[in-house]
Amino acid sequence: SDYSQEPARHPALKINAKEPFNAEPPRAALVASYVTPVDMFYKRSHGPIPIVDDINRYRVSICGLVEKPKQLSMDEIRSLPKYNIVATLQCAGNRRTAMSKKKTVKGVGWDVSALGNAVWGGAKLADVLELVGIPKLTATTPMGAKHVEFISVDRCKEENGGPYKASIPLRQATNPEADVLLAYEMNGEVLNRDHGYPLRVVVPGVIGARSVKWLDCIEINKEECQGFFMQKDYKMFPPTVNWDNINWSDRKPQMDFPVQSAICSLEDVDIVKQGKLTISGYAVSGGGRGIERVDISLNGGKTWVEAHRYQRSGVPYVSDDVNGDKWAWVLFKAEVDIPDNAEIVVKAVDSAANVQPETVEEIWNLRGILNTSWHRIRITNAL
Ligand code: MTE
Ligand code: MO
Repeated sequence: SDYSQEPARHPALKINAKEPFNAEPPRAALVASYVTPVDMFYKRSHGPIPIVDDINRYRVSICGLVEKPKQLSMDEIRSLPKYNIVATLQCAGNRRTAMSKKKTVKGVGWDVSALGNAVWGGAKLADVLELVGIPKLTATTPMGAKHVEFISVDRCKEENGGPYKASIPLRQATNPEADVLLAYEMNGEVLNRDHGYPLRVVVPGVIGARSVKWLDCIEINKEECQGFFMQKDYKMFPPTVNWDNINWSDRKPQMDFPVQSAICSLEDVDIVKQGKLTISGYAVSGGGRGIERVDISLNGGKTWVEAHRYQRSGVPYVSDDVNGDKWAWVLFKAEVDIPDNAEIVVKAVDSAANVQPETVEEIWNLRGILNTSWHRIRITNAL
């Protein structure tokens, strides 16, 4: 693998793996703005960042079980109606390091910043699929297709040197309300190389792994994608499953992510002066379930107060409609009086009243995905 032509990155990013490049911003950078700046957005790759240097020759092909396969240029994709969707992208491995502290798990370590909130600009996949004769709201085609597979330009070792790939159900792909995008813009700028230039999929509300970057082909298939990241990774197992008794075919590929929150204004173990303290962080849920409430405890979860949440207002490129936040995080804030040796805890509740699990033990899994346990901060007081 050739890592000699990687793009420049912001020096403040914390690098969790160098080759392939995996990095997250410092916690405080996440709560600095509702829309995460591109250079502070976590970067998750499985191989060298591909170079698409001749944009005029770039095509995305749509093939598989379609009567008229098509090759679309960027101009053709740009000529479709353009949507700007605010969506939080979260890696299933977010907060893996904390899960590994209980008992070692396999995978790149991440603190609490393997997510970001962006304004994604592009065409809706539902509109693109109409161009090859698949109508909106199709679950199965007459040819028996049920899945839409995304195949990338990049190459990774997990696929034995083949491209990264993933799929989503056709029902979701053809549902305009699912807001699945072929995005060519991020925060109003041309998508950069790290995030999938020239074109990536954004599947809102679903773990980041399904939002395939550097898109090469869209394949319409009977079966879900048989690639590594769908079949041998990113599946949720119970705590009893270990590397000796694992049976990958027992479980479905993880799609929606569950309700999540974390404090970003403090490190896990921190020293603060007694007195007033502002606690801030993010809360987000998958599947289009927005956040209903964020609770804060100063005593390890015995008693709780409700945090104030601050939603977006006046985000450029996006109208302030009611559903505007269903794919996006909320940032929260709480002004508290810090007692001696506090254990500060946060948990969020989503619009379906789902709550985060209390401990990491109950959701521990060998791949270390979806650590959504209550986020705890241990405070010692500075004199
Ligand atoms: N797409 C390709 N082609 N190659 C990849 O390695 N990583 C996936 C997904 N799409 C990946 C990919 C994973 S696991 C995540 S979490 C997101 O991209 C990360 O997107 P980002 O780097 O834009 O934050
Ligand atoms: Mo990921």
